[in-house]
Amino acid sequence: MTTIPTPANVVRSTRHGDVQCITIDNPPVNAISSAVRRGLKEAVEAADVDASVKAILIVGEGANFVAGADIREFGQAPQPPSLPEVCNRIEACGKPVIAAIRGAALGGGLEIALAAHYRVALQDAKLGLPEVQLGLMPGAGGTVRAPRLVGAQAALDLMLSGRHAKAREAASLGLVDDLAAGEDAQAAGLAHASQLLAQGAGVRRTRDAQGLADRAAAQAAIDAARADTSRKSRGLFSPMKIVEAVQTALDKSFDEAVKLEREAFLACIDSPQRAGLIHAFFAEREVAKVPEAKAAQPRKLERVGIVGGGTMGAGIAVSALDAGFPVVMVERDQVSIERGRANVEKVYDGLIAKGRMAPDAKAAVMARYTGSTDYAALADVDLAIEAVFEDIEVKKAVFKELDRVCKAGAVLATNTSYLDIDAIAASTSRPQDVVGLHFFSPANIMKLLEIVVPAKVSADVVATAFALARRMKKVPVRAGVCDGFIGNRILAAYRQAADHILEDGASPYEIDAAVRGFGYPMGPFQVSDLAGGDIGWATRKRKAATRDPKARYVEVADRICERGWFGQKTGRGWYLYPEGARAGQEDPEVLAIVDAERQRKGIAPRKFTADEIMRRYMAAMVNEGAKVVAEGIALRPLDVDVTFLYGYGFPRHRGGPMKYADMVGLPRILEDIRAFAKEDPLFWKPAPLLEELVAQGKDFLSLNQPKG
Ligand code: 3H9
Repeated sequence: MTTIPTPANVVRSTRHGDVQCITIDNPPVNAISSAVRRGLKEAVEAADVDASVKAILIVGEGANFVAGADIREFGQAPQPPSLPEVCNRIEACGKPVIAAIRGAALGGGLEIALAAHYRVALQDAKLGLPEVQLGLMPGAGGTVRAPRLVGAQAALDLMLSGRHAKAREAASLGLVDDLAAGEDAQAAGLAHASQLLAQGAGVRRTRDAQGLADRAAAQAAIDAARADTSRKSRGLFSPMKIVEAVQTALDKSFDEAVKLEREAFLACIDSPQRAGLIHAFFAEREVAKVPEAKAAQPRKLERVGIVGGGTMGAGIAVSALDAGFPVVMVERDQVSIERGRANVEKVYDGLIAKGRMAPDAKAAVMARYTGSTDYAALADVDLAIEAVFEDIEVKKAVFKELDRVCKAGAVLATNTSYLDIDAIAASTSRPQDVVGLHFFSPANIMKLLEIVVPAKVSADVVATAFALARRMKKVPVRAGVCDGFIGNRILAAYRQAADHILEDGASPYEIDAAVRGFGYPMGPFQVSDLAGGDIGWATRKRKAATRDPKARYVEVADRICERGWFGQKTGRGWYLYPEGARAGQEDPEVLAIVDAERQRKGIAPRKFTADEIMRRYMAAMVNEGAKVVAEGIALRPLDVDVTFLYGYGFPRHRGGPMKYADMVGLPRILEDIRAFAKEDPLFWKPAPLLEELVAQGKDFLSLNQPKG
């Protein structure tokens, strides 16, 4: 239970000469809770009616102005006063109101600042209307005031991208009037207020600003945004609401537009996309809260070594270089050293070509990079990451070398994506130092880092892995040891479900289309073509010996791989890629192979709707997810969600597979699994945890650690 602080705690009002300073003090980020709204409105009203007050200053305590509405309160019964009311009251003041902004002025925080009459920003300020990232739109006058202040085009850009504008840009856009040095928002605000009073400046309401005066320009910006949004926003609800709100701001009176904005905002609040996106927001912050990171301090991390300079090793090297580490790469011979360096340089050359890196910056980064054929070069690294061929014997041999050369206390990490890390750890004399760091390809771009925790690892090594993730700006998820950890284990289950659907009658193209229709950027067969069909083939061969002979096994992918059709890199796979084209074309020969396999097994193909495809796909994902949680491979359902959001392209607005299951309702998911089990009881075995939760009327959310 969180107690709502009283207004007296969260909003302070103090007198400084002629200026009344109202300070919002609601740690950690001064989010606007109902208590803040109440306190702010009361303080503003009191200052407005006090004849001895000549100007009102609004600041945030600490490092931020205000990070927006308190997201935790969404979905609860709204408490008066509403934020639009508070903002309107601020704007209506009969004396100048100044907002002095340090750090974040986001969402409702920026809307408070927009309702003030003047704005001054410190150098570290970041201003934005990021509501769209939470499935929302500005709901306290932002869609009406921002276009009046900075014009429709700039306002739409801020609201549709959700990006943060830094102080200098905010000033050039006209979002703030002035920039101030230092870190003291109150001092900067008081100085600005004195200046305004000395100049005899009066109230200046944003509702009267002229940013929409050029109607034709505003309409053109809205039309362009509307076209762009309908092309890009793939089923998202709030972006078009934002565009229409700006249209309303242009067409209607200020008061009418604010009223209509509120209605549209409340429709966004009610949308399941808002629930999914806000779950994602909190889940990605919760994942780093793991027992080891709480119990232990990370070890010192200054130098990083990498073994293996293939695509993966090079991507990890780039991540480490970008995080500021010196990196030494060990390879078996000179040719491989050159190839490793070339792989690293290729990444930076690509950035330079796209204008994302200054050409002369590359040399400075590469000065921190060395290659060696001698393991002794790793003697003084604090962390060695193995990224060699996915074969347990090869990996064990590497770890024997690491054990021999690395200094005491060095963290020894493997980038395996499936193999038994307990066994790898056991091949060293220091299993307490061995951890899994499962990067995703391309490692310098993909945000997910599965931190795999073997039985004997010490807590400070796990804490070090989480600290590394923070420095590399990755999203870390703690995983236990099993075949495939969290992500690839669950992937194996729903990929099989997709193969069953394929063999039973749907084409790979129908399955991919259904999965894209759900919100994924690509379907599973497209992903296989992108990653290379040979990778999955190697895994299937590795697992062949341990496969349950009674389990259904679909051989279509093997038939395709046997022809050397590995996807994009070979010009064909599930799709055809004529002359290296990236977008695949449907291939009648693949359909013939699928048909031949059906005939061989005596399967009469049937039709699948997109809905049935997705019910099966998701049921397999959720069922395996429940097993992964019950076995402790994932700490909580939210760890599964974050794994899929950041590593597997799961549509963010659905919150992750476990959140999706909660929103659909666990009884329905279980009912589906039981119905599918009638055809194939071995594959569709309901997870006991799922059955338990349904029996108790609970959801996965109940297993996520309570907040606050
Ligand atoms: C809105 O404003 C709607 C209005 O238009 C209309 C209303 C009518 N509420 O990210 P951090 C927590 S929608 C509640 O780790 P950083 C966060 O969970 C809102 N809690 O720090 C974390 O908690 P914990 C629009 C919030 O320094 C702690 O604060 N605003 C909120 O890396 C620290 O956060 C946004 O979308 C919140 N609004 O980054 C801004 N914000 O410690 C969302 C944060 O328990 N916030 N928390 O894990 C951010 O982008 C970043 O938090 C910020 C700081 C840049 C501010």
